[in-house]
Amino acid sequence: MSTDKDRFLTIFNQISSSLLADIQSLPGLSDSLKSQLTTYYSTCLPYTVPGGKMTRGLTVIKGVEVLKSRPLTDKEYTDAAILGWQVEWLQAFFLVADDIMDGSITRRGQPCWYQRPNVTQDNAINDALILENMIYQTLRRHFKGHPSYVGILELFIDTTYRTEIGQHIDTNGTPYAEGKRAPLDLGRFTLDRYRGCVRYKTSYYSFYLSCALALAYCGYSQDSEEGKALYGKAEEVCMRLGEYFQIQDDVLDAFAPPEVLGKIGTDIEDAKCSWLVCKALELVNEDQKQILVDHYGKHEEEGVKKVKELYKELKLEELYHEYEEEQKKACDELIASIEPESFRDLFTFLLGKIYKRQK
Ligand code: GPP
Ligand code: MG
Ligand code: MG
Ligand code: MG
Repeated sequence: MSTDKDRFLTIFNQISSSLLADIQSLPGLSDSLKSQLTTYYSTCLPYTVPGGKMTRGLTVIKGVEVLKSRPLTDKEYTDAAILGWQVEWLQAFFLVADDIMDGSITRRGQPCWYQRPNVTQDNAINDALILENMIYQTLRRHFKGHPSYVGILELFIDTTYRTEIGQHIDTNGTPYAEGKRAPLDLGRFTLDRYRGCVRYKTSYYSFYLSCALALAYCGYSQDSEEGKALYGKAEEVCMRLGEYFQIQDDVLDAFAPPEVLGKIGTDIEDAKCSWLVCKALELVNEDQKQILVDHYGKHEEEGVKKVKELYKELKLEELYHEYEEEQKKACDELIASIEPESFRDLFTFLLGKIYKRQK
């Protein structure tokens, strides 16, 4: 099966061996320094890149298969898997950085990379940058002569930029005065802000990028009439799937058991513009609102508990289940409108991966 994880993982090993060999061939460094670097990154890469659900990477393979409407040749599989891994590398770069920004403790069932005993926060910031650069090393190695090389590069560059814009909004990044953050302003947490934030921080890199890479690899240009329609439809569906996925992420942050989710939620402590707080603010009375004023955005266990109790009192989980069923229906309808019909399978695959997910 094209979405076989073991087969996909063998390509990870090949890519990371080449990257480690690149370190060995850096000019002007002693053998002992190169050996230290190789040892460090031969731990960093398997720790930070694989180990997730790998849906983003596998989606590229699925996309190429759907667009070709036949099983892939070995060369096509390898190319699609290499592209898929670059999306996973991009995700590794984002997650290493995101965990520092969010002050998170665990990721994928283990300590976040910056929390590892032999990794400092300074190391981890630089490692995030190195992980990003590795994407371009690998793309050059494998696709420099490919007709879609520039299109593929542009997809990574544009997606990275968009995600960083989203992350700026997510971290409440714009300071109010003299570089200081003003006291929490609950008025900021609107669904309008939420939608903008999520479109940028999540939907482009988690959904659209993989689909667009499959289109680019198969020779569809955004400049042709046919290409424009396909990329446009992919974007429309991916924005919807991405918002639904991030709303799930926010609900799981508060309510999923960390041992299942693989990460410990931090959204309440970090004063995130989470779907839960936006919905809560639409429903609260004055007393309930005071709970948010007093406890949202504080690193206090008891306060976090009170906020979660308020969410329960407001029946936000139930509201979320209703939302999920509505989304499932709306996504099914949207997918049914995609032409050509064979392209629909890609989005059905994605929807199948997220509907009722527990992690
Ligand atoms: C998900 O937010 C968004 C990202 C991981 C993008 C990060 C972008 C950067 C430019 C660093 P999240 O914080 O809700 O994810 P999680 O819950 O997995 O920590
Ligand atoms: Mg985070
Ligand atoms: Mg974050
Ligand atoms: Mg989250």
